[in-house]
Amino acid sequence: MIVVLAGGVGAARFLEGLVQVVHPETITAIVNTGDDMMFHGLHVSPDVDIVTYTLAGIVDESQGWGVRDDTIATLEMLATLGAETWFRLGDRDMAFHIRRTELLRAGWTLSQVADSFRRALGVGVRLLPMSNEPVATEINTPVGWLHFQQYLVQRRAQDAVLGVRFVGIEAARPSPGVLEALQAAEYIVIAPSNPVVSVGTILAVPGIRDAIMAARAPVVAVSPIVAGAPIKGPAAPLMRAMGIEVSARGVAHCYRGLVDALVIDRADATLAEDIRDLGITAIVADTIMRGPVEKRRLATEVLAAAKTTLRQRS
Ligand code: FO1
Repeated sequence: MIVVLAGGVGAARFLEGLVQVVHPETITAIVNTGDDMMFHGLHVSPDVDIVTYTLAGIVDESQGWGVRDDTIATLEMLATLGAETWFRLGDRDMAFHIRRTELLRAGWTLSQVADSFRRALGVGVRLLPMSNEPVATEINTPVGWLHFQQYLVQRRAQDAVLGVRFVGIEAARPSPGVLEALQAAEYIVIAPSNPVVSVGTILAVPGIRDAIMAARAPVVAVSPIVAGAPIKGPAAPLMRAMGIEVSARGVAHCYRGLVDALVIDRADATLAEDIRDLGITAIVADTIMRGPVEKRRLATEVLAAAKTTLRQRS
């Protein structure tokens, strides 16, 4: 069994490759929910949805989020009625949020909803939200604390980042199956997602980091930073704000003591030595996933790395 710690777009693309090389039913993804937010009274769970839509083959690939060929009639009418519509929810996408909210109100948990949705769409990968308790990733900026979506989407990541916090994290518990999956895993993979938010949020849920440390499986991470810049998203200002260098070496520092190996891009091959000095096996590969061939190749390389990596974290 392979357990993947997953954020949004990068993780979804990585999982698309992984399902080409192993049976989807043998994969469990633990997905970040710190980006979740209420819009128009509806619970939106962007990373869980991105992974679900991508694996179901219905994602809008150019954006990496939302449903392909979606329309925005509902959003346009909401705007007419005076609602804030900076978060672009498509009509088909909205169906998921309506149904999720309805089920949560009826007493379902986030994990039950995620499981029901992925099964309805024929997704074989088991998707576990990191926690069923609410956690909100917030960014401190000169205008105050902003929810991650306000920082990223509404204000286009333009504010200086002064800090990051995960509101609700102390009361959050890993969702059912998370700790068991980590314990039973043959390999644990940290997808190429934002190490500060996304993966950082998952690791902050009390019990998850310890479960990874205690697991018998080798832990392999894939760097989301290539040639000093993130492939997608606002990792750079967030890493800088946390005092982390925006490089594959910085990613290695983030995961020091937690991972046995880090897969870095060929463009960063010169950093391999420094990463090995941190006690992490550095594996050089092509990590940019343009199409199915590259996705499959990266998944194959990561699995090969996991098979040959010795457990050396402390
Ligand atoms: N990202 C944007 O940049 N603009 C949007 O309007 C937007 C809408 C949106 C709707 C549903 C959804 O599941 C994701 C959406 N995203 C949007 C992406 C999302 O904000 C981030 O990519 C993730 O939270 C990062 O992991």
